[in-house]
Amino acid sequence: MHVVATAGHVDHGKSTLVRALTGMEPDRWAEERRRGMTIDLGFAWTALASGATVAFVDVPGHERFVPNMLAGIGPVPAAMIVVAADEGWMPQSAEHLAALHALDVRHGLLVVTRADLADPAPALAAARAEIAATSLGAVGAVAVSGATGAGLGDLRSALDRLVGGLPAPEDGGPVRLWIDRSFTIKGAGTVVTGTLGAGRIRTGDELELTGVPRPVRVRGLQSLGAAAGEVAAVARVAVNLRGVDKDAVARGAALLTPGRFRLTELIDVRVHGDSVADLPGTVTLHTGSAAVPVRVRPLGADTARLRLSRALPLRIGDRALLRDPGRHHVAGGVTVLDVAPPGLARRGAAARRADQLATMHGDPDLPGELRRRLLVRRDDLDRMGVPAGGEPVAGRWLADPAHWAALGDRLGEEVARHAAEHPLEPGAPLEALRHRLGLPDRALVEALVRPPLTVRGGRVSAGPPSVPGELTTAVDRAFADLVDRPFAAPEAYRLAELGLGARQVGAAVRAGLVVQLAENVLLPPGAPQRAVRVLAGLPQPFTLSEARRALNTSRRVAVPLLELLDRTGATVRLPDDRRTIAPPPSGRPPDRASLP
Ligand SMILES: Nc1nc2c(ncn2[C@@H]2O[C@H](COP(=O)(O)OP(=O)(O)O)[C@@H](O)[C@H]2O)c(=O)[nH]1
Ligand SMILES: [Mg+2]
Repeated sequence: MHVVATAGHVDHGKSTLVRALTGMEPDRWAEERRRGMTIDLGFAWTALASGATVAFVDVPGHERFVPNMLAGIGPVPAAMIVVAADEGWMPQSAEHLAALHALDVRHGLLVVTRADLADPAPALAAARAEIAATSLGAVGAVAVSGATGAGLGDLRSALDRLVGGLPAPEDGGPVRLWIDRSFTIKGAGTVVTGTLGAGRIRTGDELELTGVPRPVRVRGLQSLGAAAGEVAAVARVAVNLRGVDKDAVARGAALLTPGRFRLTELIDVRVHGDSVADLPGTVTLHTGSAAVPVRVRPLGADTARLRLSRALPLRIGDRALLRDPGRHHVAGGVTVLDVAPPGLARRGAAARRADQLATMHGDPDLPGELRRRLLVRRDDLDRMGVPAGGEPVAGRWLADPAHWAALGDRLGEEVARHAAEHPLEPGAPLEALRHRLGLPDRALVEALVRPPLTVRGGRVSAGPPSVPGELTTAVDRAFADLVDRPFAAPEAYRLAELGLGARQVGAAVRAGLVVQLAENVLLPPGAPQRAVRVLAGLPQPFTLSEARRALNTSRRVAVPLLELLDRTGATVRLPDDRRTIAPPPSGRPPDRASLP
């Protein structure tokens, strides 16, 4: 199926032509038929000689109903521009053409009708010249009469040529169905209609509906008046939604493939048309079937930031139109350059942003997006309309390569700085590093760790712990008075005098400067192994006192030392509390902890 919108001044014969081509009544409302004037969008369809089906979105021509006209042409890729031979080019001929041009519609057909009332040649020549200067370019043209039927055969052939030249729809793409009508049917509930420009909808699908927090379910589908299990783009489609209140949905809402769009209230755009400086502070943005007032903040000569009064599911590269409703003036088309633009609070930010926007064109540009955003989640980019290839650096995160390399360097610096500021800690905590580097996710910090950096126990360090000189000196001094008593531990007060608190002791243990038997009970490294050799020289088994005397130490040391030797299997404690040195391992070594 192909969808073509009508365009043209009021009373020039658009609806008459649609009626003549399809045999269907595009003016749906009693009021429209009474007044003989289209007010809202009409829908009708016909099969052409080629077998192609063309569905018409018939739009109102009256200047009061231009917003309805824009809702109809917004999602439609082609237009049939109708001009009356007896009236020629008129104000809404011009405004409708300006709208098609602003939306960058590339495919069209000129029909000069009411040819029974006047020579169509002058109107045809004038309209052709106007159209040639727009995005539509050179279009096919026919002269007809909706009243007599003259030329309708040529018109059908011209329509066949028009739809034959339309680009193939992206039927694998995500669905964004801009709703142009919603109503209720007794027993079925809420029904919405729209022109499906890309993707496909199936009965049973779960979709997002803008303005509705929970996903909605497709209960039934119709296209061209017949029920369907599936409808693929391009198509006119009616969707029966389960569990949606009719008041929750209106023209301008959209049905969306879940997770593929983000609603945005702030966009940066390029304006094609009037100079940005001449735009009024508030204009209406028309895109799809939506129309929302926006506040304009000019940035560059042809770029601006728009604050939308209602969030819309927009993507980079979308086309929209700005209209000044007071002046009935299409101010220009816009190309969406960014749907998640950066803040402009800092001094000079607006000028820098203008420079940046000058280089952007609304094409999906992964390297450019990474360069500007530095770090971004894949799904977020996809929601913005940038299909994200590329390898994530961690989880779903994509990074600009230069930024990532710089972050790696900064991580090394931050780890070194943390080590200098906290010499006793075994590395910098991941969370602290995440904060210092301004990263949104701790997984990114871990992904940045490269040799010689290592991550262990939630901390990043540069290789084995380095021992600060003061710590070595303090430990040396603690043991200096005890050189002739190798199993004596410095007293607690002496450790305190030397500044060896719990943190310093922990660092000294990790650095292998001391062996800790209990709080404030420290021996030089290797002391437990040497104690085993001394105790092996005693008559076996031996008591705690005999061990204490042999080691020339105090109970404060002997008790935890022997307990350590028991635990590691170097000694065996007998039921009478005496101990023996364990027999040397026969064959297999004992499966026990080793001595520190
Ligand atoms: N004589 C003549 N009248 C026409 C022709 N086409 C439309 N009309 C009349 O022009 C008026 C406006 O037509 P309509 O299709 O409603 O115009 P629209 O506003 O563009 O949809 C109606 O009274 C039609 O009967 C035509 O080809 N010849
Ligand atoms: Mg009409």
